[in-house]
Amino acid sequence: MPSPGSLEIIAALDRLAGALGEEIRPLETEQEIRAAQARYLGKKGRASDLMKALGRLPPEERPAVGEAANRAKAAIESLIAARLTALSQAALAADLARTVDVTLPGRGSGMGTLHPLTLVRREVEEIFLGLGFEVRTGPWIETEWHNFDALNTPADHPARDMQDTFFVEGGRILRSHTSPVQVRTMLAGPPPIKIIAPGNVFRRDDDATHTPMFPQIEGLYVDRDVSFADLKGTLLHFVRRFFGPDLSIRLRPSFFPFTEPSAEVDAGCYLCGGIGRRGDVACRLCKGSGWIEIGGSGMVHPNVFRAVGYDPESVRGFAFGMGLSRMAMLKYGVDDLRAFYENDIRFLSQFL
Ligand code: 2NM
Repeated sequence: MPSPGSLEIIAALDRLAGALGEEIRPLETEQEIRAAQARYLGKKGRASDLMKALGRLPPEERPAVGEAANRAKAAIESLIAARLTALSQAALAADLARTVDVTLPGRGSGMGTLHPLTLVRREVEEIFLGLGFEVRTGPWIETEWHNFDALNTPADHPARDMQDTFFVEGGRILRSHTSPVQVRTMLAGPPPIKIIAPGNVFRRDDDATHTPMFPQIEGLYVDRDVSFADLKGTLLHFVRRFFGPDLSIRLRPSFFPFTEPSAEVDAGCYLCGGIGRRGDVACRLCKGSGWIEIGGSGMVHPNVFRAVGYDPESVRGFAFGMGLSRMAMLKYGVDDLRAFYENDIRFLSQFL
């Protein structure tokens, strides 16, 4: 004969499902229904509370209580499942019943714009394409030979120091200029060669005016009879197309290992028209000088021709290089170089 204890527990277990059913009827979310389930079947739930008394019952009464517990558990689970199914069917029905106006315009995702450095690169490319130059590119990871030795830059040159150039695995480096593209182009075939090489280059600099990666564009024209006058004419044409039709250029003697003679290239300041003054005050862009430095240039050094197997007695060429971010800063009046690399949409969307 079962003791009153076990009969009470069995009766209480059999009432659980009914109580749960009342509790979840008004609930509207899966989260609330799951919480109710936990109040009944969870570790600290009502079913567990009832089962705590099981250990104190005589062994022969325990199976009946166990059966009642399984009954309660199954009933509760099926109530929960039924309520959840009803809920999702109601949500689906509401969704299907909604009137959708398929004639409304879509929300769209915004057009996006080209990066200012891309715009400037394309504009520079167009100008040189118009002069008969081809656009060439090459690898960012280079051999020291293509980046330095072939360019008359010896092993003890400071540019080849770990402080100035990124060395990567396998004895290679990140190119410090796009000149290895010119070297590869000359190695691949005989003159005439008339190319520009736009692309990213890498140097160990990082401050307000230098980023460790920056885009460059270099040019090379090699043929039997290319002169310094051709270089001047080409640069003048470029400056007038890019900055303004009335500007001049100025070449200042300089040194690069790969050119001789070499020159820094200045363009007349487009802001003050090369005057150096705007009204009574010194021009802020050129600091009153009337000139802005835009790059370097020169006649290709005979040792560069020897390195690529050209006869320096029978070919001549000019080369030049410019920083694209500097061109973009000048053209768009941007005063901090880092703005180009921070991907702030408020800055980037101003260039359409
Ligand atoms: C510059 C300045 C002067 C240059 C030289 C060559 C090559 F491959 F022909 F030797 N490519 N680019 C050069 C010359 C680049 O950048 C400031």
